[in-house]
Amino acid sequence: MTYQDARPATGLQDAILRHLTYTIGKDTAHATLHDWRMALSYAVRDKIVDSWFVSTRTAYEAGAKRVYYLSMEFLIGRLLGDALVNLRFDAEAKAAVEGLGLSFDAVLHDEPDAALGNGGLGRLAACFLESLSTLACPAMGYGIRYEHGLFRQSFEDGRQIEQPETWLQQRHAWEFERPEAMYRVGFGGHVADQDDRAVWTPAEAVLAEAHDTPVVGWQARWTNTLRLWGARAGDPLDLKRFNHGDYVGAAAAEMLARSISRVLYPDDTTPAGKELRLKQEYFFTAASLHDILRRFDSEHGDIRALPDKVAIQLNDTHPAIAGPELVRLLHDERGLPFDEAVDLARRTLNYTNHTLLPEALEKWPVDLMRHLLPRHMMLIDRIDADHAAHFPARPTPIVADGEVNMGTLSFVMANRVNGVSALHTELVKQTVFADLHALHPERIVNQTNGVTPRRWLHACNPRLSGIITGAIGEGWVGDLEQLSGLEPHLDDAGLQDAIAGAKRANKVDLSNWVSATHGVSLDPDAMFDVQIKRIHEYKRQHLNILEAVALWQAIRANPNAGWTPRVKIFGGKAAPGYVFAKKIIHLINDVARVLNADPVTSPFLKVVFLPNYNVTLAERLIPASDLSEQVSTAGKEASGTGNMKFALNGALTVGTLDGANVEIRDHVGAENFFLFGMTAPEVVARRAVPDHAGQAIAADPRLAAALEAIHQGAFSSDDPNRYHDITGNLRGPDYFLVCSDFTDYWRAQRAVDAAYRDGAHWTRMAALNTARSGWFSSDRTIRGYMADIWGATSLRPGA
Ligand code: GL7
Repeated sequence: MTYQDARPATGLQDAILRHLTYTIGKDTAHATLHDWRMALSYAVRDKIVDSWFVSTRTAYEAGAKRVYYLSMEFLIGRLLGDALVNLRFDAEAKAAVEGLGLSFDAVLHDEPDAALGNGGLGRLAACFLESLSTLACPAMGYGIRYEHGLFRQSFEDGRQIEQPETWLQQRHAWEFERPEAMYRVGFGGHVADQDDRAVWTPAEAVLAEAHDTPVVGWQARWTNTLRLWGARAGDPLDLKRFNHGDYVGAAAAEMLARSISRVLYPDDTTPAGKELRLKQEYFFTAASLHDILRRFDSEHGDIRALPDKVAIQLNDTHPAIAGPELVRLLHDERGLPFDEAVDLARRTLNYTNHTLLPEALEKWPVDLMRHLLPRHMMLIDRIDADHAAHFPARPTPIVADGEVNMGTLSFVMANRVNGVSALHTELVKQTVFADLHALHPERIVNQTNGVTPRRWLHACNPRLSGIITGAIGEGWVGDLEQLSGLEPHLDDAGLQDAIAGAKRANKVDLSNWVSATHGVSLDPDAMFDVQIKRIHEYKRQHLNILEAVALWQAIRANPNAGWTPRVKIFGGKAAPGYVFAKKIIHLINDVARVLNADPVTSPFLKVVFLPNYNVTLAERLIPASDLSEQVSTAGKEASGTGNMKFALNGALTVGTLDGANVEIRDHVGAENFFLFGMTAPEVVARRAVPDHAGQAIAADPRLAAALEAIHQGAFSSDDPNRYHDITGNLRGPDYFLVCSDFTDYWRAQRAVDAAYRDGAHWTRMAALNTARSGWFSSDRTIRGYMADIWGATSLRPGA
């Protein structure tokens, strides 16, 4: 049976009305927008379930190898539009909803943006799930069902304010609760030796309860599952305490247990260093491994076949405890010899490294580990000793200086270790894992990131998508490399006009929305220059705003020099504890206030910081962007994925040779990319130059003047000293080399200005970015993982 055969005979409107009545319990006269959105979502979900059952059955029947993607984060965003597109149901749904007298847009926008992730790492996991389904690879994502996703950001006098995010205030339309899939996860306690076997008796235990969200692939070819664990107490209420009137105490165990899945840690680069964070990591990893082994047992007999039937991907070190946990399950609980348990675990597990930032490479204090996971700490010590014994040239130990290095643990316990762009993988080999790489030269492989073209072009940019389909047919949606077929058509003036027209219409839409929601009017003919990503010094939003200040000064000095009108748009959240990043946000908002009020310069330069950047805002901004800012200090951004989304949607990049920028430039052509700045080796050399910032400032009066204006309080007259920590940092250590790269950045930006003035040429460069971005599909990335890491196959021939 295929999905098409299973499609129910009733029309979509009937299905919506049926759910409104019988699932929601409302009649049409009293239904709110939310009720309608839920009714539509349930009707659409019904259709996914058909494909889901077929996929599940096919995978069982084939006895195929399964892939499990363990990730602390899945930044899935809204799901309704995505599901409709993949089911090829969007036009029908629009007609059905409008036929009921509702605005389709309003219904889609009623859905909360599920922000179960911080940034690129979490969004990558979501793109991967969609591609795994599109490619019919039997797979499952495992993570945590956070009650509160990434905080909601607003600004008060330019400062970031954080509020809890409440995506679960309304029911999550897409999930199915699975109370029958429930596991106990223990913490603490002691380990005893019984008949030569270690027996761990935890001091406390929580229950992990499964919640399943089906993830439908393109054309409903296949549907996999995202299984998110919620934490609950074994005993929800202490009845004795309750009956004694201690109502709070009676619920204490439940509160404590639930805290494990309460919040997503809002920091994308540093381990929170909190006991709760380690508990979260073990909680979801242990529950997932139990579940994986239960499924394996139900399908296969001999546990020795585990590596042939199961591939587990650890998304960064957050699930790194999977190594010792799997050894514990195989050795302690199933009685396999230790060496064999380690060997099986190692051949089953793989690890993706997503960053080289030292503060982001997780390390846990041995004392904490021993306290929370006493048996795991013993196993880690044994794995460490074992590894050292095999390699007399003592490699980096897993345990050193009272800490467990989770990166080293992950490497030692992995079959394959991968970086996320060509440059990053080389740096992984040369730096963090240099000695381990020397011992295991076959282990590190590269898999450059990708993005799903369904969400990031077809759905978010229907105008451009329609033009492409008109020119080359619609095969590109499922096979993005077909975009290269656009190139021969690019001399066609009609096509060029259509592409330029689509971009302009997207910019008009964005301008209308910004004006309606934020009261700022933007000129759609100005260049839309966009930097959207987490706020971090290495991403250098301060380089961008410094250039804005210098440009403002230059325009003021010579207003009639024929400036290219530009709007600089920023979006992104700073970790609540990252004081410097929050200062950068404040500075951008202060600069925006002054510049936008300047009657001389504002026709040429505006600055807007849109609050609460999330997946939905990215979907709005990227199709309307002309220029993509990818300006990180070379060697610091492991890959980037936003950079790919922009290029795919026909924005040109101004960027450094960092992360996947390098490969983007190779693909789109150096002449269609605005390169500036030092390379990764030059960055290392530059840091060794004494007073590098001072030298750069002395050599560039523009930079000196822009810094001085900020320092003197030109944008903070109420508090002239407000930015002294920023200016002091940039004039002093300037670790991220903002000053040293400024002059070349300025040069590149003026080249951007000149190019933008030649509209036809710009459109051609933009269209070439789209036509040559086919390689950046996450389908290509997942095919690479399937072939080089997992040994997994597609269950749809030809997929
Ligand atoms: C990241 C990298 O910083 C980013 O460059 C990369 O694109 C992404 C996905 O591989 O992973 N690493 C990381 O810790 N976060 C990222 O976004 C939060």
